[in-house]
Amino acid sequence: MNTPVRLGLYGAGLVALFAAAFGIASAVAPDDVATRWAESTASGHADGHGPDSDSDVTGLALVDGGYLLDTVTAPREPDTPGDLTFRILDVHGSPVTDYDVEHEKELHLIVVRSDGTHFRHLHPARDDTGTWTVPVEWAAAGTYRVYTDFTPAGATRTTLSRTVEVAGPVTPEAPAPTSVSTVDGYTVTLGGHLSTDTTGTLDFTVTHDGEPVTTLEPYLGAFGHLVALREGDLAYLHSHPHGGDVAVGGTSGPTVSFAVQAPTPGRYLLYLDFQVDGQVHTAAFAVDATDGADEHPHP
Ligand SMILES: [Cu+2]
Repeated sequence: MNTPVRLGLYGAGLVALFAAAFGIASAVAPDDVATRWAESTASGHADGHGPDSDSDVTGLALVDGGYLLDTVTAPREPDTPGDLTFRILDVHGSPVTDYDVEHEKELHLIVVRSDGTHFRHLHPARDDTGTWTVPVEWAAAGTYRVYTDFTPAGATRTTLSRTVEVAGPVTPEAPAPTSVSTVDGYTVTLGGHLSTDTTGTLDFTVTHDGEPVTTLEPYLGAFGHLVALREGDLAYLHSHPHGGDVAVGGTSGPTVSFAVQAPTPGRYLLYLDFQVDGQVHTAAFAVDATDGADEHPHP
């Protein structure tokens, strides 16, 4: 039996995470990062680059900010229907039952295999005891990363993750860079580019049978929802759609744009959820982020 590909959560990745989260744009010496990390941790999000900023990266740990993602239970073999369940515990070990709504939901659950395939964006149901449940059935074996993206009432937005092992032979895939993705008869073309420098814009244009789709419907309060993961450690980047609030009943298209800044150069996996005729579709991309310092050298 093949061994599932395992995620590496190395110190360097965590350093990169915090460097990104606290706005260190260019490469800095490890000692410097460590110092800034300590300062940033002590001050929380006080420097203003908090969860509401255009781009930050998180999701590499099962505990953050006093909140803990408790054990995740799920089917352990492919093709076996079951429930994925978990709780979020607070600093006292009590299940969290009071959440703020973000993007129309108390909690967003992202599940992806460690090679970037088998992506899902789910919305589990919570009971009064704080247990979240959603039915799942794995289509393939492997190591899956489960992200919970939520905001405890009155606290800051938090993304925690754990891995789930699904037994069986694994054939990892390596998503190649692509700017065109097809899903359910739709073709989505990615424009713009990803850089570490300034917040760049990614533009997704949706067509169907060669015709622009101008009937994109609001989904989670916007005309599209984008998840960006960093290949290598599967760090989770928050991104935000351009444009203001979506009018109820309004439609848009064919292009939706997002502000995303890559914390580091390298490859990123992008998953765009969009809704047409009441159906949500997910288009997947892989893109390479460039180093902004190389593009705009400072004198
Ligand atoms: Cu969601």
